[in-house]
Amino acid sequence: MSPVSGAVLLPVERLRRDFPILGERINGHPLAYLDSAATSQKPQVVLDAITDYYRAANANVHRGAHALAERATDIFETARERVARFIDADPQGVVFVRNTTEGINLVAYGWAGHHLGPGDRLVVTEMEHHSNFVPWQEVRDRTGCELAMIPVDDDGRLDLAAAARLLERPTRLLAVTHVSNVLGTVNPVAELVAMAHRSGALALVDGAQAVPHRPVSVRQLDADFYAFSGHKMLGPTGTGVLWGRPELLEATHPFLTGGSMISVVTPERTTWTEVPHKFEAGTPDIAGAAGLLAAIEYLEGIGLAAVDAHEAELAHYAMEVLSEVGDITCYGPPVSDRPGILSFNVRGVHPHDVGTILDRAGVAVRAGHHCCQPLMRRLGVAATVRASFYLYNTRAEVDALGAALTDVRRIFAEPAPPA
Ligand code: 7TS
Repeated sequence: MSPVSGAVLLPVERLRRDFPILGERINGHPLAYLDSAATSQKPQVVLDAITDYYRAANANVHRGAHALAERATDIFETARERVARFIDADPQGVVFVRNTTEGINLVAYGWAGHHLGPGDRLVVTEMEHHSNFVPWQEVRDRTGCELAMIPVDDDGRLDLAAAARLLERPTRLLAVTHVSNVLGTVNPVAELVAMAHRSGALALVDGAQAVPHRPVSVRQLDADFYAFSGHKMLGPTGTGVLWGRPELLEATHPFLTGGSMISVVTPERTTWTEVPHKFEAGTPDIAGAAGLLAAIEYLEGIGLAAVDAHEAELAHYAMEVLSEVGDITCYGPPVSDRPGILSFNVRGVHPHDVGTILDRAGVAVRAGHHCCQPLMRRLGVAATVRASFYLYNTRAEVDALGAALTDVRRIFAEPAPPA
């Protein structure tokens, strides 16, 4: 997971031309989009794949004996196969959902809600996005199971000794993020999964900030469930994936029922069709799958190791730029072992004010709690500013961030105007 040293640098200027939105001007400045952890921008090939689908293949999938239905089904199922290959998994375990949140809820409602009860326990971590925290609180409240939390240490890493202690006791499920969306911490997921398995637990990994940026093999991680979002990896909004071991998906109840997910329906009872289709009730986002397929082909053409190395280099540079600005507190582990996510605060300035001033200079960052309120409490702050990088970002954009932050300091250093 560490950046590949000596990797060939990306031809960023050429890649940028593939993303029409990057030519936008914002408030009179060139756009510096540093918010890809929220959602990525989309290359023209993804936009084309969506319109081509509607122009030449639009029909419902898995239904109708006509040529267009076959084309649509072929695109949809090819997308499933390519997703599976992308994360080194079997297509039978790939369920199309709307986003990471829906994937995790599917496991929370469909598996945990049916298999856990009083006396069982779930373990999560203090750095989870609310999407991998609130569903487990709900499971706790509905089933009466216990919910424990692995703490984060002062460097923004998981306390592995505490994790080992928590997982010494029998546990049913560990839910952990692969990469923190606030701190950029890359968790030792294979080690945590092994700990979970020794305690008899299944392991669900939230891969929302990992799959877009670095090679991931669910097989090597030995995870049981793995969720991520297509829209953070150059794909369309409304696309996401839950991968699960097929035998566990068999034991998971469908979250939604209705059309396309049944085997036989009688007035008395209904049986489900096979995995993964039993989780895809109703007409799916076929155009979204076409776009996601194009996004994966685009990323494979570049190579994720190179993407990872490029982001790590930018994060390193950004850290230097931020330290030159001064009066900035950064959160998370040393930059040497983290990818392109940087959270920070400017002393004495509210993060939302920082975000607004940066936006005036065309620099798009996120300011807020980043859907991680338990982690904010641990850090002792209400919110942070977050810059996040992807394959299309440049050093010039980091310079624009630095210049705008210098403006922030200047503006807030000025004496207040007389009342
Ligand atoms: N898990 C992690 C680690 C995330 O970063 C996010 C989204 C989610 C789950 C939820 O993904 P969704 O596609 O279901 O929304 N994170 C962010 C963020 O950091 N800023 O905006 C969304």
